[in-house]
Amino acid sequence: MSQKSDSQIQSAYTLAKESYAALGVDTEAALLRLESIPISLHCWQGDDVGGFEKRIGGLTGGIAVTGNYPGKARNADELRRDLDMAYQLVPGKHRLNLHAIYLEAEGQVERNKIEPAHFSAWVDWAKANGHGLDFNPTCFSHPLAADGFTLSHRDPAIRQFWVEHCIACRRIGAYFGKQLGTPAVTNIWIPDGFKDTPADRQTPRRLLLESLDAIFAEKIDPRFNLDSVEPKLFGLASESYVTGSMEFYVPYAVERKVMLTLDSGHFHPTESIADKIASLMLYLNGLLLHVSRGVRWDSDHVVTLTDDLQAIAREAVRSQALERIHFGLDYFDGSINRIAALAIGARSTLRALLLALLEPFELLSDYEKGGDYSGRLGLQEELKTMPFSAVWNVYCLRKGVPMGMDFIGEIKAYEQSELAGRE
Ligand code: RNT
Ligand code: ZN
Repeated sequence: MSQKSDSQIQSAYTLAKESYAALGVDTEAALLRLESIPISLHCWQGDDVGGFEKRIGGLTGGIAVTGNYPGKARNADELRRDLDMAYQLVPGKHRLNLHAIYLEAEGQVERNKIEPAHFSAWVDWAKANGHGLDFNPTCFSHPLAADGFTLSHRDPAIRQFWVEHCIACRRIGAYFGKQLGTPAVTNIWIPDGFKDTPADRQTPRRLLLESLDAIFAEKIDPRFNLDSVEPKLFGLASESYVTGSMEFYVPYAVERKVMLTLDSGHFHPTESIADKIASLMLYLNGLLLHVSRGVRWDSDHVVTLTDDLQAIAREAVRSQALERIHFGLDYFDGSINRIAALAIGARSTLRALLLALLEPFELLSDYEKGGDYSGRLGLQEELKTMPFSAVWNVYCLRKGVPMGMDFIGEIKAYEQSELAGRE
């Protein structure tokens, strides 16, 4: 970026700062808060949820990646290089979200036997680059998940296998937390459900309750690991019934004091997780947001700056509980450059957060308290065309990350120098 453009960015920012100040908004304070919010980038966007287990068999569990864009990471070193590239395009310090199948081991290790040692290279890399790590048991893409049930399986031996896997994962999460000095969020999502109308809706849920209690029986210091559970309304092949529904997990999370994960693609298409945050934060210890974008269904498109994303960020900021809300990305698109997919989703999420932090909440609340709903609506509309991008650009400038379309140029260069050589 040339000096001239830098000074243009500065002067645009000075004007924007004044416009926001006129509404009682301190742009510098907003940028300081933005800096303190890490986004957990999901490793699985880098290789279409493949992972590095030495196992043949594709992605199962009712989630799907489409597209065959060249240059997918084939091993952990390539994935780490790709991630390094993505982080360079995202202002601020951010985390990495790992799945259990991203282990590095000599031979094939059964999922109930995975250990911290299998993730030590990830920890070294995270330390060297200042990333926190989060974690996920992988309860899909496995023969013992082939019939669509894991922790709520009727066969106690199969349930036990997945219980052991989840216990192993919590310990790995704690290892991340201890090594890196920041707690890992270990999030449990299971695909369990029925394609067609069930006869017995309760038994699988009772079994899931028992499995979860067994998984969480071991107390782990929250300075190292935080547990979360992720509900869903339906999935591919679980259209009629999902064991781990919202009604199942919300009371569970409140009663057992674990976190809840809200994935933006997991509900009815017109139902936004934004609307749920204010209520849930009155009860929950913590919330993990799986920021995704469903197009007509839970399609896991790359996150963009949609109304829904903006509403989610606003509600998170307004909740006055930002420190208990964790942000993670969750989508998979193999039809475009996977690093671009990561960078675009992370940048969009940060932009939504910045927009939310620039909201004149007090002013809006004053209109509301005074019963002036026309004033409230008028201001909400005015806010949509405030000079937000000037604040975003100055943030990118200060953090030394590309502005505007420059980041796509960097991705293209990396495509030539690194991805082109991959079969
Ligand atoms: C699936 C859930 C879950 C997964 C990841 C890969 O619907 O959203 O979070 O996307 O675990
Ligand atoms: Zn999710």
